[in-house]
Amino acid sequence: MIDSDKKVIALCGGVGGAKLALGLSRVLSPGQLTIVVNTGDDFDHFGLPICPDLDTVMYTLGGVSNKTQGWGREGESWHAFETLKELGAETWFQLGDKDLAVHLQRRALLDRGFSLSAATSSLCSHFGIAHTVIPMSDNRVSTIIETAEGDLPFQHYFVREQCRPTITGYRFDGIESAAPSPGFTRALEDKDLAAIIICPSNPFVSVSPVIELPGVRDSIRASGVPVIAVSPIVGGKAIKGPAAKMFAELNLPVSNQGVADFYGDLLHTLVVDQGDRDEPLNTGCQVHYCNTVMKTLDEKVALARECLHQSLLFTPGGSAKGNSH
Ligand code: FO1
Repeated sequence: MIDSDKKVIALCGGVGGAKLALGLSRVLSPGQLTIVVNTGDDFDHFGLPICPDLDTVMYTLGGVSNKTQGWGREGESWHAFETLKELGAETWFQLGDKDLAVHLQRRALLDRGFSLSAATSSLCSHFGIAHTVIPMSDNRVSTIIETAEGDLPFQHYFVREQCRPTITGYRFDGIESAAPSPGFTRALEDKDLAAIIICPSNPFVSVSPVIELPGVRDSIRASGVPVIAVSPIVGGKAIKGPAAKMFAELNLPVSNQGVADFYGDLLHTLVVDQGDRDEPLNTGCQVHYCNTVMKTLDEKVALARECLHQSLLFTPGGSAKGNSH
């Protein structure tokens, strides 16, 4: 097992990322684990700051997430949303009453001068979350999906258009002038950092915004710690969301090979579902096969352990010891 004084950073997006973050939170103490969450999906709606991936991680670690839907809360009521409908308001983005309260309070905190990190910390404390959940940046970074029909803010593409338009490209507006959040920078520079886990989130729109932040790639390399990514593609399909469709439309192989090629030399190990063991895969990194489909809490914890074990196979210099094929 990983020493109790060793630290781990988990980079994650929405639903898939939140599952592994939950598994890691069951294995690592609050002082050991920093969960860095994508904020490229964020947008203002009805004047409220919506942070879907931060909220999905917060609801998941807080034990209140809607398990079937993946996002939003369990036991929601929709009185405000139904009334919005009666008022002829935009209702393509569903907002439950409890979820709305989170957006209202985040708005209030930000208006009082809280950074997004501080607002997130305050909200997470009220969900009884002891582990550190932080936004990748306190600056606005907006994922824009470029399509044949024009540019779409992420939620318009993902929810309003239900990922129908063909993607021709994507970009992260504001990323050039954004900085990693203070907690993210601190975690990357921590001398006890022992592993970076890239959760099975969409590599393009959930993981890239985090690693493309100015200085992050260099800090990851300079840390010399093992970077372990869990492939979000299983059997040529994404477990959830548009990742597979995006790979195909961006003319990348919809496979673990496509994921390995995308992450390139950033990775020390790619964790691939055991069902894909016979798939041809040529990577410059180690490949570890295990169950990566997380339906139960035990499976989330087991995958967390697998990833942490992979990180222990590496000497500080980053060279692999032993063959984990
Ligand atoms: N996803 C949907 O497909 N439809 C929705 O109406 C919707 C509402 C919503 C509200 C709050 C929230 O935090 C997430 C919500 N999501 C919805 C999911 C969200 O679009 C995705 O979870 C992320 O942006 C992608 O990971």
